[in-house]
Amino acid sequence: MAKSKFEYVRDFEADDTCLPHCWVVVRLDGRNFHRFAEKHNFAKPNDSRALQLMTKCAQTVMQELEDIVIAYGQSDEYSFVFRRKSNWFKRRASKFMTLVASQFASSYVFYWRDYFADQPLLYPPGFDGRVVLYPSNQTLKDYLSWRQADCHINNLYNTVFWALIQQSGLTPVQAQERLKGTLAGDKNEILFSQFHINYNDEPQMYRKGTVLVWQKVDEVRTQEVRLPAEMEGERMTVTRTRTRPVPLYCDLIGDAFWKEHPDILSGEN
Ligand code: DGT
Ligand code: MG
Ligand code: MG
Ligand code: MG
Ligand code: MG
Repeated sequence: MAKSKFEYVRDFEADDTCLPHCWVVVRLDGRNFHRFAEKHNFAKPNDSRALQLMTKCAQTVMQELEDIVIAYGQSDEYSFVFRRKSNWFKRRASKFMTLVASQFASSYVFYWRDYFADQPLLYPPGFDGRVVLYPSNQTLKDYLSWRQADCHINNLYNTVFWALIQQSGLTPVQAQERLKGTLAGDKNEILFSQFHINYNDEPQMYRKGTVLVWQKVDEVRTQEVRLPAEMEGERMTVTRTRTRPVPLYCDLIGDAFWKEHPDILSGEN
């Protein structure tokens, strides 16, 4: 087919191919979720509805898109790891990033009511995205460890901060003052002695964030029987084994997780 004289403008498109064999990570983060959480009355410091909605969106991303082997989420962010040898959209970074972000954002709106039955969605949320390449298994593991350590540090701080406000009646400024210069041990101690909270008993989802991995699950459903004719109209339960993104609330920093799930990092990916 003859090309138009305008064809040359295609050459203005920048090449953004991700380096071969690297892990491609797309991280999304809610835009101005400080305000979004306030406006939608999120529980402080953790709103389990909001976290579960984030995970539902991430599961949708994993199922709708190609080649994601693991995802990790906490607070208003989710990271998606594409297999090293993925050749999806010829490894174009902009394709990875925009498809993850748009699928996630539309899912957030689509599934909102399933998690926030009594809280209308007041305005359309947005998510920023970035692509980062990790050249080795170790750097990828360290990336995920970094996000999980961030989850831990923020959650410990927020748990004490809000206990001081909600249970001791401090103002946010006073709570901030009280926590200035404290180490993790000091925060654990305040929680225990002042609020009888053992931090380790707080829900794993809050302390560790959410890891999504592919696992075989048996799905049971009832369905109309088609044959034989005499049984027509009867319903029976059918069990199918499917591979689904399943949430785990576990440690990613130590070796145990990677030993239990060797397939995630294996060369075949
Ligand atoms: P950004 O990302 O620069 O556009 O701005 P933000 O406001 O999204 O800041 P970011 O991402 O550093 O921090 C996440 C905010 O989301 C933080 O202010 C607290 C809020 N948030 C996330 N999860 C929850 C939750 O479960 N409950 C409440 N109350 N707030 C949450
Ligand atoms: Mg931010
Ligand atoms: Mg944010
Ligand atoms: Mg964030
Ligand atoms: Mg198109």
